Amino acid sequence: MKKILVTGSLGQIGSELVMKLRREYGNDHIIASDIRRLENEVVESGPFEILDVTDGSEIFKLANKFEVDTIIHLAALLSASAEAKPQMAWNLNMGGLINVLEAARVLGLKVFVPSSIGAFGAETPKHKTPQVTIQRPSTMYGINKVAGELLCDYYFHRYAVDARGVRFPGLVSYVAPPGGGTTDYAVEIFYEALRKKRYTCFIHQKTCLDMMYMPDAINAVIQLMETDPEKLTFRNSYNITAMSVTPENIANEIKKHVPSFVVDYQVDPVRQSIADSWPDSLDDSAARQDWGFKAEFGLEDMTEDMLGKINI
Ligand code: AKB
Repeated sequence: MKKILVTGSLGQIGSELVMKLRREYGNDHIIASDIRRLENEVVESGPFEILDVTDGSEIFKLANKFEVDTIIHLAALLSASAEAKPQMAWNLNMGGLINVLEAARVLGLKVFVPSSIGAFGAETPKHKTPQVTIQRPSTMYGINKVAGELLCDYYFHRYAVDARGVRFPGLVSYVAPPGGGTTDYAVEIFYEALRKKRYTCFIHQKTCLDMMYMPDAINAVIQLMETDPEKLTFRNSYNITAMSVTPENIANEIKKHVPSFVVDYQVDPVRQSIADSWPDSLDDSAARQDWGFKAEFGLEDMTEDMLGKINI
């Protein structure tokens, strides 16, 4: 990887991924882009461009201007926002992706495309969800993710585009907040534990979902992108996970550090039904075998690190 264009750079993943890539490959080698500009280190530490991924010609322009060899495509609407605005989600999530894949096809670029546990649905086996299984999601976000996975597979087989991806679980981080996701509670709970010692969770206390701490997610992207293409069995997306936890598990772990922390539950029916349609735990053995994926952080280490790093 020498020159990388990152879309959606100011989001939860992009804010940390861009900085790590710049440390590894040099500031000028990572072209950050987003639909908006913020005053922060992503914008200030290297090239930054305004980019609306629904405009394919803009992607071509930037890829040519900076002579990139890779696109890491993060710009997308998350699950709860996509349920609120399904047509907009389709336009952004699918329109953006096909534009990126077209640029990759014509210019011969490598592409990273994130999928999600949202690509599964109520008929998918819930425990140790296999790499290859039933994918019939009931949400617009899930439909976008499955279609996106298939599109990556198509561009790989039909046009030899070097497309790669992972199915991210809920991501926990302290640099940039997630926005509009079903798993946002797993981030908010840490902030509220420190700010107010109290949190009202919108997901039921016993709902179990896969989660991952951001440093593991960032390492996974870089490791996958650096893997010899011959080793990759799957071009749609790899299951990856670090822990399988309920809101109650997270709250109990936080209480070890903040004993007066109190959590109550007011379930939001829309986000709860999305969460209920997702797996309890993923089987990530294909990622381990093919490219050596291994998460470093479990619930204990993640909780300690989050509480130590959050600035309130
Ligand atoms: C969301 O909740 O929408 C995302 C995801 C699991 O894809 N965090």
